[in-house]
Amino acid sequence: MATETLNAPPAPEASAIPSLEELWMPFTANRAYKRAPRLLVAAKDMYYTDAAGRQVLDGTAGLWCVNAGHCRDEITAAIREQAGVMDYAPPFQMGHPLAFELAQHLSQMLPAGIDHVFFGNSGSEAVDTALKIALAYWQAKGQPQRTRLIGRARGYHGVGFGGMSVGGIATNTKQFSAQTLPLVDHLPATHDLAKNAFSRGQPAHGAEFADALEELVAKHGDTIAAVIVEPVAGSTGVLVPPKGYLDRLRAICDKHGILLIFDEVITGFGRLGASFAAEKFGVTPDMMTLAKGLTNAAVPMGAVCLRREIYDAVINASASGIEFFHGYTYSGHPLAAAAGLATLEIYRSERLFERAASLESYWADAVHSLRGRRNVIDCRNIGIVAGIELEARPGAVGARGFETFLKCFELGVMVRSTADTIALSPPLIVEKPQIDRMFETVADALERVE
Ligand code: PXG
Repeated sequence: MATETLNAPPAPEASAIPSLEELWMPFTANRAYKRAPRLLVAAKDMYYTDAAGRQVLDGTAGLWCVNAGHCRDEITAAIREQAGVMDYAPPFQMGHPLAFELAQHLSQMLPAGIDHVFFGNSGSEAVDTALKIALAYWQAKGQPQRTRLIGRARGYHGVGFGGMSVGGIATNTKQFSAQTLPLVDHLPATHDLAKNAFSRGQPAHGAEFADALEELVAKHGDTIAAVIVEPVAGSTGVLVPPKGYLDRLRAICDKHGILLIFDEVITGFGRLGASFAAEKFGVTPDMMTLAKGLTNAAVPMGAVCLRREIYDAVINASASGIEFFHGYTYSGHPLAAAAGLATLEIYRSERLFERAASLESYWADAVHSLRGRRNVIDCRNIGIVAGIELEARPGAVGARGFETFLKCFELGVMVRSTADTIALSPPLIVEKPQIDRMFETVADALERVE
């Protein structure tokens, strides 16, 4: 660990802590946080610096997004330069070169057949855009009855009304009087602890969960527009697709002419040791939603990537004028486009996706070394992602997971907790001793948390 300390950047002066009252924090226990805040003030490569000047090893790439490590000089320079050349350009009926350039570079990385790109500013916007494209596509194709959208239990697709509706998390809709889109249905989740606990990589059982789509087709006929799934569900606890599951979903969609959307907001850009989950699992969807790693999170950006046929159908459906009544003030923002181009160049020149693939087996060993530790009921891994599921305390679901997260932070490692699953997904520049330290710290925390 000595080398890690040496490599860490010097701590900046501890900043003065501002008033915490006015800010309403997202997806946060505001009252508890404000009683005992955890403030991050700087970041470089694999480390955050907190307000006390402590170095914290980043086991989560921020929020699954800083895939190339923090504050990369090339990205910082690109943003800085673009900010001085042109801060903003309107994207409606106007354009600027970097957005086109990024779309082109991105399309060269995408699975064969997916080669058109629509930009937004987040994963949530990408998802809502993809759902709207699906509906517009079926209108354009003369099948306007295809209006139903299918998501999956335990899916997370952001917080817009569309994403929330196809998402499968009750707590995310309950507070909003379940005002979800009306024509939505869900597949069952693929998680099967009884059969698949402690699987290394893809679990063996559960391809048949995809057959639930046949049942939905039997129920709804030809009214289904699209199915959206995360190839690996991230924020609901790292749920790895069973072997054969995604292939079967693809086959059923093909059989019934349904569009398949992969939400690759987390799984994209090397997280699984391949450019995208589509490549990793050998299954190509019709659309992909991206965000997070697209710009290394340095400037917010999201994207929908799609087959040319979908673009052509919508574009050619009207004789002239605006073809798609959708877009954002900041679609393809110059600073985001500059950050995106610099990020893709780092991924390419440092071969970070290959690097992730070469670490996968070491990573898997480290994840599964936690088997047998107190309260651990499952260890899951794929690419450079880990889920360590803990037994919930009776009557206090999530408490043990959250306390483990707090303890790890105290011990100098940032992990994520989602209910009672601890998730890790570090930047792809992670070194083996840092992987060791992450899992030693989780093991240590597990000993200390009741
Ligand atoms: N789709 C997926 C698959 C995501 O993981 C979104 C869409 C929404 O992206 P935006 O950029 O709108 O937040 C996400 C976001 C967690 C966690 O706890 C994960 C996300 C967001 C917040 C927390 O793991 N993913």
